[in-house]
Amino acid sequence: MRMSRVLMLAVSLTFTSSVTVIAPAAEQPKVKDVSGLAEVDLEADEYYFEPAFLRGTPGQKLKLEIENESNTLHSFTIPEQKVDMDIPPKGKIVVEVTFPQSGLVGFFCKFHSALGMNGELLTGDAKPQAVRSPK
Ligand SMILES: [Cu+2]
Repeated sequence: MRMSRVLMLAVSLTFTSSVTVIAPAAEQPKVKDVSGLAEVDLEADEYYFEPAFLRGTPGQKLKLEIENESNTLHSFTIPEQKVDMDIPPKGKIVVEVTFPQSGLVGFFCKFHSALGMNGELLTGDAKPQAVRSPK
């Protein structure tokens, strides 16, 4: 009798702690570490970039090879860096971006930003932010 009560307690504790561990991880967007890389592949589709969050070092220059997997015209746009390139359906572009000295800079598709087609270049330990509206 006493043994089974102890067992029940152990089971419920295990369950509670595993739930606690899993929940915060699911809320965090996935960030790809590209520190030290010169080039990385991105996918553009309806309606997202993958990966959408890239982590680099201050001032790092990175070539993005972006492939449009969809039949829809997308763009890759960073107003602060005067980058605004269309990505034709099933097409591919190469664009060079620069990580900020600190914090983050956002990029987006100018046609589908409102649908969540956004991403961020994060420097150092900057945390992903809720995506800003481009206007
Ligand atoms: Cu788009």
